[in-house]
Amino acid sequence: MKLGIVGLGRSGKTTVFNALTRRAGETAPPGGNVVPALGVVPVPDPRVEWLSALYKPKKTTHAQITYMDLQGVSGIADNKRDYMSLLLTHMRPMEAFLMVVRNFHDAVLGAPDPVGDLRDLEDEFLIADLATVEKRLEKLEAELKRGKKPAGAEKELLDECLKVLNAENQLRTRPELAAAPELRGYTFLSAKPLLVIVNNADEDDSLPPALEGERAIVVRGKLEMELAQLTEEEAASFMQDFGIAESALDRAIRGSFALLDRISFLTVGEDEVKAWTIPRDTPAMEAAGAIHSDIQRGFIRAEVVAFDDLSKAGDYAAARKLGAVRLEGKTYPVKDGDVINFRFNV
Ligand SMILES: Nc1nc2c(ncn2[C@@H]2O[C@H](COP(=O)(O)OP(=O)(O)O)[C@@H](O)[C@H]2O)c(=O)[nH]1
Ligand SMILES: [Mg+2]
Repeated sequence: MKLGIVGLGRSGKTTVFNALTRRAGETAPPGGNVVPALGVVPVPDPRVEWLSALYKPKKTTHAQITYMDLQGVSGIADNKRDYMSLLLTHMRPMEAFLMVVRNFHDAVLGAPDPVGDLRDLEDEFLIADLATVEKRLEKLEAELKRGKKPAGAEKELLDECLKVLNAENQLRTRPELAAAPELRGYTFLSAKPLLVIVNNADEDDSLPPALEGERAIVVRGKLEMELAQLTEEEAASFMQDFGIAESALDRAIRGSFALLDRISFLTVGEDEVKAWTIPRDTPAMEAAGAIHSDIQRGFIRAEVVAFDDLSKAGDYAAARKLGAVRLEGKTYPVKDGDVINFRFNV
């Protein structure tokens, strides 16, 4: 799962990236080489911790998210359009976006305007997508004139996209359109799932009222980055001093995970307890393929127990006695939190 961190210059993208990836962070100097920095982050999951305490495996593996931050580029360069187009070009292959908006006073840029910045960024998405749609439509229309038969519904779908974009709506507001197979190749920016990260000043942890109803999370980026660099004991007293109950980053990470409608199933054993990431409603046989193609090919049955049933029972044997362990076939849609033991034969 790859998420790109987007936002205007000096909104705190690199700060948030550093906090997420727990890097001790000097932000890259402006004007240097443009480098896409990647950071792999484990998704906090109390179920994994619980299973790990039960099985005491050699290895414990959480689900993971890869974040990308474009570094070494100054967002307050003279030409904002160039900056945005460079940023978005690098971000195009990402599956979803975290959009950082500044909600703290900046020495250079002055007072924050998180809502204005969010709308600005959405406009950039619209403009980029409009350009893509118009270019493709021109080409299709030229082909039509030359007598080429239209292939499938692509043109109608693009016309529909044009309408949505011209009405200043993001394509993600029309999920069925954004997901049409004929449009898959276009990687529309405004179609990607988006989580807004409102980057607040240290002393403020409230969401601006105008952003209520958006898919948004408040993070105090600078504070969180400092927190991420401390030892566990230091962090605990720091959190107490600032009245932080839970790291906002954990919420941001879980929010990123939820954004893509993925779920986790779990495998357990003495060697490893592991959370696997799959799309919601994946059939058991395909889920097996996430582990190994042999397990998918030789699939016999999935032995499944819901994590909640297992944790209530106390351990696997007890869950079995209570009849909570089920045998499921190839087409069983795997649920979030299923603990699965695949039976297979190769
Ligand atoms: N007060 C405050 N300053 C921040 C916060 N987040 C970032 N900054 C500062 O804002 C400046 C720009 O941050 P940076 O992460 O480099 O922004 P980017 O251009 O979006 O990557 C730096 O000087 C940061 O220390 C925050 O939450 N609070
Ligand atoms: Mg940066």
